[in-house]
Amino acid sequence: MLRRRNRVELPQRIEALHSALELAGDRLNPDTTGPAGALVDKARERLRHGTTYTVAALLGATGSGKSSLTNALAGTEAATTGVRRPTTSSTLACFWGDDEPHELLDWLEVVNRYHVDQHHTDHETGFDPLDGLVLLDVPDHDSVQVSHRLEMERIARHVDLLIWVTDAEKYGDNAMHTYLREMSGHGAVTVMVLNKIDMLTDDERKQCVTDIRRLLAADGLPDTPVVELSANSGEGVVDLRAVLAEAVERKAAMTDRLGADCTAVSSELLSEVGTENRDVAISPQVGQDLATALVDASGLSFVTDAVAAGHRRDAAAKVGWPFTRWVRRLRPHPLGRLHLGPGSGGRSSLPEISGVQLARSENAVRQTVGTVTDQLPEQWVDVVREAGTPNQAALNNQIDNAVSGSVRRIHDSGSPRWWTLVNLVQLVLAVSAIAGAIWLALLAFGAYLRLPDIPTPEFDDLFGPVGFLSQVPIPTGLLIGGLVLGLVLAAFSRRLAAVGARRRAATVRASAAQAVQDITDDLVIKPMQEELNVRTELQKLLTVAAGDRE
Ligand SMILES: Nc1nc2c(ncn2[C@@H]2O[C@H](COP(=O)(O)OP(=O)(O)OP(=O)(O)O)[C@@H](O)[C@H]2O)c(=O)[nH]1
Ligand SMILES: [Mg+2]
Repeated sequence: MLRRRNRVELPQRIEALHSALELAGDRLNPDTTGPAGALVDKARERLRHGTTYTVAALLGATGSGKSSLTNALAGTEAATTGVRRPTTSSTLACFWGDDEPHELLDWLEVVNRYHVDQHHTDHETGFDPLDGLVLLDVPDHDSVQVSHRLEMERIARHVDLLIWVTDAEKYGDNAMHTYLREMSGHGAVTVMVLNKIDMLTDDERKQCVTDIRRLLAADGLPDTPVVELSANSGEGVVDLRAVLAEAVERKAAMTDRLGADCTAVSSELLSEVGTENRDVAISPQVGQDLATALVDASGLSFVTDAVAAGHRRDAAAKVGWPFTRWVRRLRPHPLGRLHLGPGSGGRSSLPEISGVQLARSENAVRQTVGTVTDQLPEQWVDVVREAGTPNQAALNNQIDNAVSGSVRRIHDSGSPRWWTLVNLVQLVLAVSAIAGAIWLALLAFGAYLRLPDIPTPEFDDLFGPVGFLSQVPIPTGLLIGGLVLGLVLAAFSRRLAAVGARRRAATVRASAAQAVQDITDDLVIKPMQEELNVRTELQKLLTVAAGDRE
């Protein structure tokens, strides 16, 4: 596991965390993103100071011997020790090396600095194995001085190595174990020191170490080394020196520490984002189902019925039997009632969408959101739900406009061409019928006045022998033919117009349905998919930040 984690370099992990925080914006809990942002700042800064120096801090309860141990390690009395508790109130930095790490210590905000003379220079190598160490003697965390605790916590956040100093009386200290538990991911950079062993018998010492190991394991730090020593007598100090020397030589404490920090915050963020169900894509079926439900709820069938009825009515008025056309005009236009009729212009509105229909459309959206968010962690359910729940009024408004737009388009496409031709024929037939009627009326009037018969031409006089029509007088033919043919043509046209009406209704339904589908995609599906994509991206970034390859 560790080897896998180490495969992603720390700077890359920190930048992945940074990108994740930028992408997440306010989608995640500020209690988690706040510390994560602070970590990014801290890590960038610490990385900038490089690995020339390894910073170790002595942490622990007041009187545990931190200052005494500092002096023992540095071979000096730089740190004040004492019986008055608490003794240390501001952090002291002892550094081993040629140059003072100004910038690093400035960043750590440590004012008291002590340059350790290289007492322990190795005769063979010619340098002190602690060369490159900054050791911080830190105020306690358990005295009445709150400022001490704050300073200790601040330092503990910034250093590379955490060395907890305790003694036989204090190793069970609750406060210390709370800190240890909180930083249980930092096992690789934590050391436990049992001080004052000069005051213990061998048995007591063994007992203490066993107890400490048990407590550390319970805190989640089973592998943390326990160093037994006496700052006063100097016994065992060499063991701690060896631990520090190794850390200084490996130069890995800084990256281990920051890596542990990064893993901790990234894992917490990842638990909010959820690791399950990566790359969630909303199936096209979900969008189609919602569009269908919204079309049904929009009352589109009223509109398409009205489109068909309107077309039949217009046809009747244009190509119907001329003698009864006017009756049609007396009735209101079906589309007019929906404010969609010819000449209505401006915004149109569907039949007042009833409360039930509104509820149906709201419900359809809610169900769709539910389907999509079903498998998501709670935090992300809210994010996706918010994205996929449009303002219902705006949604209905857009659907309404889409429907009326489809009606207007079909209306603007004009009447079928055959109407003009049939209308012309109908007018000719009507005129013929009227002419025949007048002719016959004149003949009847002549007969009434006993005028000599005016010869009435028959069809064969005009066209030669024309079958059964040959003997029919032309005025009679005009009247009867005009009326009968007009009625037959009207009946035929009505049939044809009914087919056209159905086709127009279908066209309106199809184009409105497509428009509603587009609106659904824009207002509901795409915004949700975008949030799901953000989540997928966060999962990737946070996995990298946590130290794993994607
Ligand atoms: N017997 C014994 N006493 C020790 C040892 N180390 C420290 N002491 C004593 O413990 C007391 C406290 O030591 P300090 O080094 O001041 O402790 P500290 O942890 O720095 O305390 P604060 O600065 O108050 O947090 C002093 O009286 C030391 O002499 C040790 O190894 N053995
Ligand atoms: Mg002290």
